[in-house]
Amino acid sequence: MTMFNRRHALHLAAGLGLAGVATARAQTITLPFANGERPLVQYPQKRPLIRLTSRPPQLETPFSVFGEGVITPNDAFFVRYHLSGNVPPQDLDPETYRLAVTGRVTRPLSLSLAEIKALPATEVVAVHQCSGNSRGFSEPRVGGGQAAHGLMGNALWRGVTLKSVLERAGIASGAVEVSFNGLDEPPAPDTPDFTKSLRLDHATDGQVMLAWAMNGADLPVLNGYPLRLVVPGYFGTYWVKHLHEITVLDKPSDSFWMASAYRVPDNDCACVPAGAPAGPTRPIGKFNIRSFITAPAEAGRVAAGRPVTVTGIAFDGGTGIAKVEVSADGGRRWVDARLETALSRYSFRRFAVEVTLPAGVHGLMARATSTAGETQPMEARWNPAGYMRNVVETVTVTAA
Ligand SMILES: Nc1nc2c(c(=O)[nH]1)N[C@H]1C(S)=C(S)[C@@H](COP(=O)(O)O)O[C@H]1N2
Ligand SMILES: [Mo]
Repeated sequence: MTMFNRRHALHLAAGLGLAGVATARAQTITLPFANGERPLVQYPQKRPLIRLTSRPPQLETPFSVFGEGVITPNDAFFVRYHLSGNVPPQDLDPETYRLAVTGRVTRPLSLSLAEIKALPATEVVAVHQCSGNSRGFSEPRVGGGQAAHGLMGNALWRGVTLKSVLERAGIASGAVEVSFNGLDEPPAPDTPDFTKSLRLDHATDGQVMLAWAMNGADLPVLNGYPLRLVVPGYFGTYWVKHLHEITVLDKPSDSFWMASAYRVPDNDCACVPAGAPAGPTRPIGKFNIRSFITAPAEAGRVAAGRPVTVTGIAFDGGTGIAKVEVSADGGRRWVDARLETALSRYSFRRFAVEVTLPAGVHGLMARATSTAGETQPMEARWNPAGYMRNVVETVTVTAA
């Protein structure tokens, strides 16, 4: 990295310490649920995004971005943080940055960014999605960030496999889990630090990555510069940003963020009757299957009696999309959409199909099915944290 770029990165990090950066024009967007009005705010390296909170910065991608292309541009990618201490961390100097690999290893490592980048690189296109994506639609409403569908994105990630780094460190006997910590810290010692862990077999499966680049550029500061975990097919909570410590554990992590938070009802649907307590839980894991119509847009107008192209995106936890069906009559009849070539089994997969609508108001729906036979429910499932929404969504349009 050149000196200019390095200063630039540091400067950006420093600028983000402000409670928010004023936009030239105060714009707002209204998400389609109660109390859905949000400001559109521009942060460094980002275009104006939907601001959920300013301390820490939490930004949602406007849904229209998903219709622009199968890859989500870095400047439109959502931002999620938990801790309001040093977020994002101020000290992200790529020259002094070190990644520590410690715990149940035979050779503890301290790697510079240059050393990490010199290891054999690997790439994957993968969807990144927060567990609470679409939480604002939960009925009854639940606590937590009231997001629409913009806490997701699809990017080309470049880095090294976690497996190769763990092999260099050498896994010692008794290892069962691998824990990850980022440079962000809690505001006060009574808030638990954000650490996450993966079972050893998952951590060494060759899919989990330490990524330094996204869509051919350095990670944006707010998305984890200079290094983040990428866990294809798994919810974003595991994708630890500003990663600086990997610890191999000989017992399951007791981190608050594993043991108490980011857990779902321990049953097949990860759901309970609306309003009921969660009951026994397990850590959240793989994405369930989802699909979204990106055009026509919600509340859009289309020509009556003429073919209209319905397009959208679908993804699942990594088995791959086998089929997307579209209904133009609220779910009575379905037609198969064409699927675009898959960029990878973890990527958004685009679909398209022509429908002809008589004059009137219509509910357009998409329903994806994976190669493993998983499909989307017609009725929304519910859990107290508002995680894992994957109901068949409806886009209402008027044909005239
Ligand atoms: N260091 C750090 N990493 C983190 C988090 C965090 O608060 N701190 N939040 C996690 C959660 S819950 C999500 S959804 C993703 C968000 O990643 P993004 O901000 O790049 O979109 O980061 C994950 N990694
Ligand atoms: Mo998340």
